[in-house]
Amino acid sequence: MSDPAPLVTNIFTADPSAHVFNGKIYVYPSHDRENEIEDNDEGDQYDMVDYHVLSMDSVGGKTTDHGVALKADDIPWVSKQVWAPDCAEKNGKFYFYFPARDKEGIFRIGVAESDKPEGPFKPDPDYIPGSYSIDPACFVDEDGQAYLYFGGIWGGQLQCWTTGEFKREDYDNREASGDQPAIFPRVAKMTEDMHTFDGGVQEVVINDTDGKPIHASNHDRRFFEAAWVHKYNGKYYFSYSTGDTHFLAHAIGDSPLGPFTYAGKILDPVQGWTTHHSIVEFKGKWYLFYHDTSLSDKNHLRCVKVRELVYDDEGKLKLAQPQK
Ligand code: FUB
Repeated sequence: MSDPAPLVTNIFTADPSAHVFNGKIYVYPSHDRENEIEDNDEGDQYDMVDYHVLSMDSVGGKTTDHGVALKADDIPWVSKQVWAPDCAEKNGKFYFYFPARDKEGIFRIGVAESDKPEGPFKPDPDYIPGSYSIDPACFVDEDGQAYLYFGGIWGGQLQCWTTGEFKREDYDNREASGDQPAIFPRVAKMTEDMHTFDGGVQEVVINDTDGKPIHASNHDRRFFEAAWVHKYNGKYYFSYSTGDTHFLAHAIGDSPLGPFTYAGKILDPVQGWTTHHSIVEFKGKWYLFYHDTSLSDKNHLRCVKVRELVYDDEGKLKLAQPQK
């Protein structure tokens, strides 16, 4: 199929988290902005300062930009870089989760609340206690229990948290090599009010097809960032970006806490360094929201797109139309 068009072109958008709320698709993206910062592995060029919410009544139809839903300037604990967000609904309220650097330059995760899916969102004064790194994704299971997945290595600092304490000196160690297990994403159960972790943070183990944890050296398969969880036919699907190899991949498990078993790539590399997505069902079809840099040809000025997904006979995901 020909390359899909960006959902919006009035602003640069990335990291789309899509959900169906009140019968419409709402997309919670990062809002990229122009700057002169050179690309580096810390991701300094992703220097975002606010969030917009998008919505649409149908896939392929008009996309509405609801304007600014939350600003970094209004969040007391944030110093800079409001990165990839997500939103969840519980008991008629909407909870917007977002990562940002705190005043010490450490990535943390905050929460903001609204009565409406498009916001505006009122942020809590401090980050979620015990939260760290980037790319929160909130999955609410059928029993009402919410789980917050998060983490990203290198610029997302997850490699600094191997002991449970932040070790700045581990930043440059990046990740192990050889057949040691990769660094895995994290998950925490959310309390009923959706504002704090209920218990501790756990590792989300992703096993390879041999049943052993994916090796750190397997950059085509190991987790880098962009966690997303959805449920299909009673199974839990954990999807993610492989970072420096630029794939979107997925793994399947029987519990929202894992372990998950690698099930293949969903998307081959697109234009631009980062790749980050979400997966959502709408009116009986499944969709992949993702981004590329086709609107700008610059890594930090991205645009959100959508493609249809299907499941094969084994329940593995693939694009409905092949990627060109
Ligand atoms: O948008 C900033 C960062 O780039 C996100 O947090 C990552 O997932 C990558 O897309």
